[in-house]
Amino acid sequence: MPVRVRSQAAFERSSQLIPGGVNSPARAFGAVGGQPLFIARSEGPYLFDLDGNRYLDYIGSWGPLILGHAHPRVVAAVEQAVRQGASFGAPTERESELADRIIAGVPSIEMVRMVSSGTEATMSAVRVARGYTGRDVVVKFAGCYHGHVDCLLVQAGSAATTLGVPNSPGIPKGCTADTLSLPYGDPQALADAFARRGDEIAGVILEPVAGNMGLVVPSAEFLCELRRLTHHHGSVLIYDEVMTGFRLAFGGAQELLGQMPDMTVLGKIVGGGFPVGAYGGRADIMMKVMPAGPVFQAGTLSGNPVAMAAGIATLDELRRLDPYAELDHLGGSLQAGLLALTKELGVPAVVNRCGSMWTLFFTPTPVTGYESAKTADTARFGRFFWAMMDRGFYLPCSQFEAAFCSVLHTEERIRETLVAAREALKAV
Ligand code: HOZ
Repeated sequence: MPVRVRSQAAFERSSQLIPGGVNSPARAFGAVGGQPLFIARSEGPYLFDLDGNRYLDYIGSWGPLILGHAHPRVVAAVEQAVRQGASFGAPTERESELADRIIAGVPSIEMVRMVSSGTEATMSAVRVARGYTGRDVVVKFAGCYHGHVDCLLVQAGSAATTLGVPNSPGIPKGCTADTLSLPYGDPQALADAFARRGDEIAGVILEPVAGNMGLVVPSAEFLCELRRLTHHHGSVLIYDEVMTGFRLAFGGAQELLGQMPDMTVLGKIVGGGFPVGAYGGRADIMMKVMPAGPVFQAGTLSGNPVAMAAGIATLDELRRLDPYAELDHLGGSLQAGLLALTKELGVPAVVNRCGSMWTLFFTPTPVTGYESAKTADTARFGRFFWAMMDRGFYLPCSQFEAAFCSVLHTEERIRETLVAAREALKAV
């Protein structure tokens, strides 16, 4: 059993100073019991905690670190940028360099605006959709999470579900009065909603492959119906690709699935581990954004030069490596291995996966949406989590999150993971 005394002391201290001891609830270990590890440093696919324990990292900062930690080219780009100045509050060429790469890579994006987080990006995209259409209603799906935007914290996944508050207090009724939450992946519910309120719907926002209720891949029928209905009713279709952008393919889920939204929200990988979000889409929609158009949106640190440098270096390395087939292969090995183990050991479980994103759900029920995700045995998940942690494997601390492989999760490391998973599954 690894010693974790320094992490424990650090958590005791932070709990006196920061609510719950963490700066984002997804990091607290509330749902799995125990206390979070405090991280001292990282290297390639590994994290090292304050006590010097090493973990193979299957979170990668919740998605951004597809190249692994402290990638030398990203580090060099950041070092060079920060020497030139951390922030200017004025335009730099780096913003266009990153915008160029995003527009070239993501099929549906013709223009893009940089912000500093995924939350800011989804909030802004919804505002632009409303400003563009002159309508108020926004449709979201149960179990999807789009950051902590007031109007979208309705049946929200991720930590909101993990910690039992899918609808947060502190949000006035008025903020969610124009939010319609529908079951994820259900084409009939969608058709009914559009039949009732189609001409009021400004936009529909969704994770085209969901990662925030654990990993769930919707049917092609659902995505096609969504595109057809939004097009027919003049509503803006917004893909939240904060997790899936540059992850499932260079052009994200939309490239993989062959679907074109009107707007796309990005974050995580696009900032190479630095605080970056972005939203983009059709030029006629994006030209509504101030100062080109009337929809206000702003930010002191938007397009921050150091963060832009990290994003550019990350995307360039992904272009050079083109790792997506290999990532899919590694994800496939892990999925097949975990499924075989659960079968052999008689553990009721399903393993959902898309490319390098995956979730092991402790339920016999196929997981196709929020309700089926919630059938999972979260107590058993907690025991599995700790059994893996004690063997040096760092998984998301919630059943309702996706895990991520990086380009450094080699076949050998997947094999080591499966050896540990066999013992962990026996123990739970
Ligand atoms: N979007 C992340 C989980 N799905 C949240 C990470 C965090 O809040 O720290």
